Amino acid sequence: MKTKALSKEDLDIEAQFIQAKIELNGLFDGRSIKKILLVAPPDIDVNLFDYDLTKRGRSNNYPPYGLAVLGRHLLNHGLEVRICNLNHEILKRCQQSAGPSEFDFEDTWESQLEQDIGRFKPDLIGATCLFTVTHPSLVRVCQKINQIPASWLGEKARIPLAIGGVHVTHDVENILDSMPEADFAFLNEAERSFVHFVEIVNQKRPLEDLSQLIINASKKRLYFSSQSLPQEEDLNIIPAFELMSIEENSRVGVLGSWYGFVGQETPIATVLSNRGCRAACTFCNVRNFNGIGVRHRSVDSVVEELEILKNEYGVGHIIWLDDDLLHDEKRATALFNEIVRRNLGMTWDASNGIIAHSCKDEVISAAAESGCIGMYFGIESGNPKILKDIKKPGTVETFLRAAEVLQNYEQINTKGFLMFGFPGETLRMMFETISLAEKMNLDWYNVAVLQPWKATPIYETMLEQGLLGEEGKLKTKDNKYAPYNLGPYSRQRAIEKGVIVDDSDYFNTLNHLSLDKVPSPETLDDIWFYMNYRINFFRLRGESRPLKLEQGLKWMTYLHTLSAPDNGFIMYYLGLLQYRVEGVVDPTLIEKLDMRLKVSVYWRERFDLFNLSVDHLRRGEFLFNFDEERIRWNLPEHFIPAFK
Ligand code: B12
Ligand code: SF4
Repeated sequence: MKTKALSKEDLDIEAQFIQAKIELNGLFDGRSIKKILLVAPPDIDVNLFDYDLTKRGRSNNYPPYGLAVLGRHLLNHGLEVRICNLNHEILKRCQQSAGPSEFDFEDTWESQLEQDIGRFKPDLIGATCLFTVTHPSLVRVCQKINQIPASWLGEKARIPLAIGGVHVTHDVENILDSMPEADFAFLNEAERSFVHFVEIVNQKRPLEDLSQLIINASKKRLYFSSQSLPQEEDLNIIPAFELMSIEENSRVGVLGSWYGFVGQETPIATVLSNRGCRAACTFCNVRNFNGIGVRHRSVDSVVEELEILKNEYGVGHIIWLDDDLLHDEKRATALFNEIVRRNLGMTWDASNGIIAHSCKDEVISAAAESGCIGMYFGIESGNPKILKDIKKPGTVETFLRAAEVLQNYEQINTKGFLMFGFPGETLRMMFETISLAEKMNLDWYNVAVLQPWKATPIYETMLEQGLLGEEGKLKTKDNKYAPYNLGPYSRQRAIEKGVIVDDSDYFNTLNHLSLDKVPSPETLDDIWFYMNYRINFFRLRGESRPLKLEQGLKWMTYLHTLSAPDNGFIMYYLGLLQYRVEGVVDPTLIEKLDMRLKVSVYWRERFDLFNLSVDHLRRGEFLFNFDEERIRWNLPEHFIPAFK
């Protein structure tokens, strides 16, 4: 018989499999895998951890949904599985502590991890990492796992360690460089490839089925890039909620942007109904991770999950994890109608952006009927060229049409994602974003300075253009790097603490910026501050709809009590909303604001700049004329907001 000659590539592949066999034998030493521990690291490491914020209950506490999905697949294949959620443990113990001296961040998660490993005695550990911000924390967890003795596996044995998740997928080479302790890195959606891997080690599958995997062998990494992505039947499973304390999550931390509307007493959970997104925005990682297009779960399977969450865990509110919840408008309408038909009595929100194009009357009406209380919309910019450049699935007209539909459903609190600082974006273009936001009149906007993530098209372009420096941060003139990866209120706090230097000659700085030039990265913080004040806080003066005022009051109360208790704008506008809704401002709030202004030069300056005073709260008179302010600060016309 004539055999085909093997090419160099074939030989390399064959050599890889031979090497893989050697590596697996070395790590598992003929043992089969029966028990798997899945670990969610703390969201952030000790350097970013904020004791006061966590003690107040404001830290994020999302259940590790991806691990629960993997968990179900492993259980279905007869394996024993546990989930060790270190983020949750940190939050829980911090809440129980009497004060900062009673709480040790490192000791809390390390001892929990040691205890879970010691009790369960796993044959394999899998750690997840969704966000880049979690990277340092993942490194620490992997180092710790490596140090824990595993006598049940034999003398001198260590527990083989796999990592996976969105962040791992997008920067895998660097991650493995920083984590020699990780033996295996799984890429993309890994429910099939991970189960196959276990079966291969257990000699129930041929080695050739290794997929979406890098073996971090000490001499040379081995790459198995063939794909075994989850199929429809794999998506229609219910995550292993029994391995997590779902009902506890919202008690010790927050989940989603409508937490303040739902209340601590209502357990909140997350649910994924679709994978992927129809669009391919240049700043987004989703297409790289989930592939092209959207794959749906069956409506039945999703609603069954909701029923389980409600009946077995008492969940009263859910947050969709979907990137494109309304992708198929008919399916989405059928899903919402089925929720109504089964009389689930739950509320829900879409904390990830809804695509405005799908925001049509029929589907939004069904959403409202089925318990929707909040929706985020991905808008990003009000400038048509920027929208085109970033491949946003929407135009200014689409956004305005969507906003028109939403005005008919006041019970849905609406928020928009806005971004600025795109390459070539001038100040005039940024003002177009402000103007679109004011026209759309959504209830709140999350304004962010562009943070280019690795493995996104915009990252590559900006790298080529020399705009990025260390860790992908924007370069400033003096070659320092602007710290853009802070959320809005951390940014505010960083400015107050002097971590980010802020220009006190505020309006003068803005006034001297040319409308047709791209502002330097140093001025983006000032622009952010102005934009955020104008479209979020100042806008509230023009709001008169009772339902929207009530929603505003809930949101501002949440921001004041949990997010940023010392923020002067939040206190002032909380007072304004209390006055409009309840007819009176809480005297303790007035006292608190008075005290804040006495001790903080920063807030005194800001109040003076924006012509705000604690006396407005005392007298219930919220007088303000932006036009006068414009003349006072010699500002051009475009500084006049739509709401006066
Ligand atoms: C839901 C979501 C959120 C939610 C909740 C997240 C949570 N903790 O549950 C919220 C709203 C809080 C959020 C916030 C943010 N998000 Co977000 N988010 C998502 C989203 C849409 C879905 C994630 C998800 O739950 N998927 C479903 C589960 C089933 O998938 P999975 O966890 O990936 O698990 C699978 C695989 O990864 C793998 N796997 C996972 N772990 C492991 C472990 C092992 C051992 C193995 C083998 C396999 C494996 O197997 C699982 C099954 O296939 C993703 C986009 C996406 N499609 O991934 C963006 C995404 C992760 N977010 C992103 C961003 C930018 C953010 C924010 C920074 C936005 C902002 N500017 O504020 C913040 C960051 C918050 C923070 N902590 O700092 C980026 C990530 C960028 C990055 N590299 O960090 C993404 C990719 C979207 C994007 N725009 O590009 N987000
Ligand atoms: S619409 Fe949202 S999820 Fe889809 S590609 Fe754009 S940013 Fe990503």
